Amino acid sequence: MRLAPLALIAPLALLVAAACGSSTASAPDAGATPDASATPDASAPPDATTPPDGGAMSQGELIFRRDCASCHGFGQGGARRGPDLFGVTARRPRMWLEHWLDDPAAVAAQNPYAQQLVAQWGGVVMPDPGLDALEIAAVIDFLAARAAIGPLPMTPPATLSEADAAAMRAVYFDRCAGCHGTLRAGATGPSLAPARAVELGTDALAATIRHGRPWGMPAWGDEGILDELQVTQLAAFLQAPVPPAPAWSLDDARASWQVLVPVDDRPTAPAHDRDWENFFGVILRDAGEVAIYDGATRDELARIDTGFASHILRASSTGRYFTAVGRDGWLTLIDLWASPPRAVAQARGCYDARSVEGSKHPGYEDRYAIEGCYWPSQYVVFDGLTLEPLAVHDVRGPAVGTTEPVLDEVRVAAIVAVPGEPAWALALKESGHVAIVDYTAPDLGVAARIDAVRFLHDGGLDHTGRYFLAAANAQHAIAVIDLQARALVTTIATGQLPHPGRGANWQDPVHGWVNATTHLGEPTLAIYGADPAARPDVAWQVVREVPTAASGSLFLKTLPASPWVLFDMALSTEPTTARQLCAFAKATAEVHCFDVSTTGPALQPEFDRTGSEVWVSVWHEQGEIVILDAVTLAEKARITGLDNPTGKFNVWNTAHDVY
Ligand code: DHE
Repeated sequence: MRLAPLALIAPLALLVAAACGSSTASAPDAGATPDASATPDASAPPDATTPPDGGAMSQGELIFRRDCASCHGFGQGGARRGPDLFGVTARRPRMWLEHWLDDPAAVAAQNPYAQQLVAQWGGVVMPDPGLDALEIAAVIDFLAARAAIGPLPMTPPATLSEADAAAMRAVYFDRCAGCHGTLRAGATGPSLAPARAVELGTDALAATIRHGRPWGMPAWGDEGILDELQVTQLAAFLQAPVPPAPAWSLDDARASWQVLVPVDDRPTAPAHDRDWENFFGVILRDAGEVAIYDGATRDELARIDTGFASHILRASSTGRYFTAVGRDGWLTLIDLWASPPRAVAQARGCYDARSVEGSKHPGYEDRYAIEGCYWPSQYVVFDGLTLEPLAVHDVRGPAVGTTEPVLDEVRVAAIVAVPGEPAWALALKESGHVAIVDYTAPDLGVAARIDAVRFLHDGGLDHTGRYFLAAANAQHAIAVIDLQARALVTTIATGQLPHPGRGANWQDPVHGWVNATTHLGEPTLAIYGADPAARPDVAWQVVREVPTAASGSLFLKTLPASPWVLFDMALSTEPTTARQLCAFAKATAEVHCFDVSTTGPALQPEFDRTGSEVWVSVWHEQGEIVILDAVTLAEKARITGLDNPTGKFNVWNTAHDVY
């Protein structure tokens, strides 16, 4: 199957709302197609005597199960993303079906029936299945022949040995849990709870794992990350009960804790004459390492082991230390005054984590660090200089606006140090709260829970530091939290799956101070007013909706003085656009995109301290950092031979929340 053409990505994203976190019960079934006949009730158990074994299956059935079943059922019932195809060959002329399967976008552009169908399915044009004429004929022959027999039996899940189940548990944890949740209740990605997984069935699950989705679900099979056996085993694992997930206590965290260089043995002044506030830490995700670069000379100064699938770095308040967080929950404290920079302490606060931040309030500089866990549902406070674990607090509770029941899984997503207060603000994903943690009393637990909106993910501060702007990406909105008033101000509907990273703050020539996000699910840069004091007329309203080249954008960045807002399209399903970076001109509101890579996606622009350069990752096993002039955007240099570089963090900008 070919990947979805670019033009289809935006409309396809409209289905995400139905898919994310809900049962998709509102999706219409086959009977709702314009001239549909009734779909038979196929609640009968799968016919295990006709399993899809290659020899007995026609080519058309093979294609249907392998590719089409991701979105379409055939009389089995249950909510799907596309219409049920039982009886479709009676409803539509063969020639229409041939054209549709050959080029859905072209048919949708001119055929009124196709347009009606697309409108009925939430504006979604089916992705081009990439079939040749013979394959199209085989699929239509199969659909016609099978309709005469009855609903298509679901493929039974593969039988998993204990070892297979353990292996799939690890695959799920590594690849799926980040979006779908450890307990599979869904958040950024849809629920994969066993009841829903059984309803979808093996074919639908395997086809989705194999081919992915255009708005962020990776094509694990097509990309060669999972082989065909793993794809079918993972589909079976999802249909089985969720295995219990273990706890990680303060004692566990303390047992993991290691001080590699005691505080007294560390330098009392920088042991080198480099501009350490302009160092970059680069995550080498798959190597589980962080590389430290001198931002002025581009010299690589150190490589440091930082745990499985390292995720991000945050600079301590003074900038002297970086703390790395791995997806395995390990924190690594890196001393940038050492020559060369080195790890000075490590500790593990959880099994699975994505966020870390330091204490920044005057009097508390570098004193504490906090880790936000994905599993278990907790945060951990550490001593900032030694990483000694000091306190573990469970964040589970009911979702916003409800009192019961307490959610089994509440993940800690983005964390910001609250300006002007000795506190952190934590985005609680599943419950939809922003938790305020007072670090003058780490033992006391959450000081306040601000009701926001469910499925909070990433975000950052506005230009004053008073507001925390957090993406509720499955709700297609940015939540505006007033950290002083400790209250939700509003939510801004920006588009499908906003993903701002930390966001970007600048002065728009017409609308004053603004903040912005790009989107995973649609090709739009949404810019909203962010100055309620001076510009209440446009505060928290979208003031510009700028079309971009593709959806799949992960990060945007600017500096106040930069003429540009730069953003990637790293998860675009179109490889050529994924390799580009785009620049929004603040003065003219025009966007232009340009190539930065010939291999992997271009990811996460990051400015240097002086604002004269921008560093961009080429996310590939033979990856690179491409260094651009921050004004002309001309390429200045490349650092090559890096294993999957992802996030880059400039000390000054990260320590001072400049974005
Ligand atoms: Fe991230 C930030 C979670 C996948 C690179 N990512 C964040 C934050 C969260 C998060 C909660 C905000 C942290 C903060 O500010 O305190 N990321 C998740 C996921 O749950 C998700 C979607 C799936 C998963 O299983 O992890 C995910 N992230 C990715 C990637 O695939 C990326 C591109 C590369 C990688 O690490 O595998 C990636 N995430 C990043 C980066 C940031 C980030 C570079 C920080 C951006 C910044 O400029 O500050």
